[in-house]
Amino acid sequence: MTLERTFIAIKPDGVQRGLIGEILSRFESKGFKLVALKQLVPTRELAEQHYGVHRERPFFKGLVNFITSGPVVAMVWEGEGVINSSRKLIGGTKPLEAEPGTIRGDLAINIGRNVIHGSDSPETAVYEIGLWFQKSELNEWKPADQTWRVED
Ligand code: IDP
Ligand code: MG
Repeated sequence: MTLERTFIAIKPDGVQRGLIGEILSRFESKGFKLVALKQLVPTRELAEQHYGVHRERPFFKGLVNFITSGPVVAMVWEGEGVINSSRKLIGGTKPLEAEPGTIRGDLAINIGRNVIHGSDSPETAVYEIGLWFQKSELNEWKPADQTWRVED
């Protein structure tokens, strides 16, 4: 497996509900490496680019209104298999159907308020990381306990 990076964002509902720490800890405890993090209120342009594939869907306008309604915590996490694994940690799109133990399964009830976003493929991850972050905002570093999580 190759080292991957994925884009994760805590949506405005997760921030407003005080779930930042809870959500960060799931990725941190799993063992993935945080390489970028910032809080911002996305512009409409950014939100529309981010959700561009959903442009024709009936929920698109509401989704853009929601995602631009307040601060979002944008992150990049790194590790082997981090893209697929993050989607598993996050759980299904519909929180009532998301498995217990997942972020959405444990912390949300509504599809329009499902607290977190995660890239769904390597191509999407590259696109989304480039959209939300400058290269200079991505930190290269080696966690002090790396050898206790990853074999050489
Ligand atoms: P994902 O976030 O699990 O990848 P997508 O199908 O890519 O799910 O949809 C992107 C986001 O659009 C969802 O997380 C959710 O916030 C919103 N969304 C998707 N379907 C609906 C819907 O039917 N009603 C309202 N919002 C929706
Ligand atoms: Mg998606």
